Amino acid sequence: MVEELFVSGHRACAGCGIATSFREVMKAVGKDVIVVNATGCSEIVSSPYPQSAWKVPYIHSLFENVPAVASGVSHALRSMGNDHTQVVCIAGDGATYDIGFGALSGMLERNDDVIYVCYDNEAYMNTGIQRSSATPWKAATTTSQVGSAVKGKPQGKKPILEIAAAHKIPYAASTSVGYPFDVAKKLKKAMGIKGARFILLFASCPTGWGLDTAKSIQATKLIVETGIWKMAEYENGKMTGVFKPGKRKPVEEYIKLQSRFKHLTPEDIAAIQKEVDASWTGLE
Ligand SMILES: Cc1ncc(C[n+]2csc(CCOP(=O)(O)OP(=O)(O)O)c2C)c(N)n1
Ligand code: SF4
Ligand SMILES: [Mg+2]
Repeated sequence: MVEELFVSGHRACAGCGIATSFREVMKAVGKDVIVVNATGCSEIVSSPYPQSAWKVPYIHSLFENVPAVASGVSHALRSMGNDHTQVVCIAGDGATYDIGFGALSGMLERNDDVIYVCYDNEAYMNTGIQRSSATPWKAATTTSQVGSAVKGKPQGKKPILEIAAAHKIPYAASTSVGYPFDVAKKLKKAMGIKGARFILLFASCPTGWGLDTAKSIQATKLIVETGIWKMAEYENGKMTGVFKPGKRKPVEEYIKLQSRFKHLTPEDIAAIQKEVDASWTGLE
């Protein structure tokens, strides 16, 4: 049996995708790691002294500098002659897409020997569900509200996987909590590569999305089955694989599960469907 390295006793909400995904990630990377975690729900629910859900060395740093801290730890290990301990940097979408973006780009550009895992729950959840550049078009958050003039977030989602891959790092991949074997496969593949590796992990947040906790994992499967979220791989800047979900389900099946989308009109849903269909051109 594989040892659990992220254990129970944390304070995540019922059905939180983060807690499930960290168990998957840590089982895949194993014990010889140092985790560097950005500020966000992941850190708040798992690390307050004197309790910790982590059974590996763990550092919490700031929102904006966590990739730089991870790079420093990695360089320190290598210069001490340790070429085996893996530095794993874990950060939310707010930390990755927005606030730590400059430090992340530096880490990728220098090809520092770090596995960076961004768990994407599509908003700044820990501080009360504010929109980030990972929040999808029209989603309601506390800073992209639904009113008479504006209905949800007017902008779409930043293509962070493609941006990370464009640094021509050895490996960049996306996956989803609902596909534990895919999560494990990609983390294990990343472990076999040196240099900067970027994993984008879709993680559900029932509290922030207005999603039934019992449907948390279902949502992380449906986003792949509808084709909204691609589980893709890039090596040295080129796409080398994408999971094909077969006959894609209508996007509405995913959208209707969550109250953050309850104001969407049939025209909005048709527009999302059209964009998703177009995004698969040449891939299926
Ligand atoms: C520079 C800075 N700005 C804002 C905050 C307040 N803050 C702490 S956690 C958080 C939200 C984190 O969002 P994300 O990275 O998406 O992680 P999540 O909470 O969704 O897990 C914010 C805004 C901070 N700690 N530091
Ligand atoms: S607010 Fe969302 S991300 Fe944060 S602990 Fe709760 S379910 Fe998890
Ligand atoms: Mg977030």
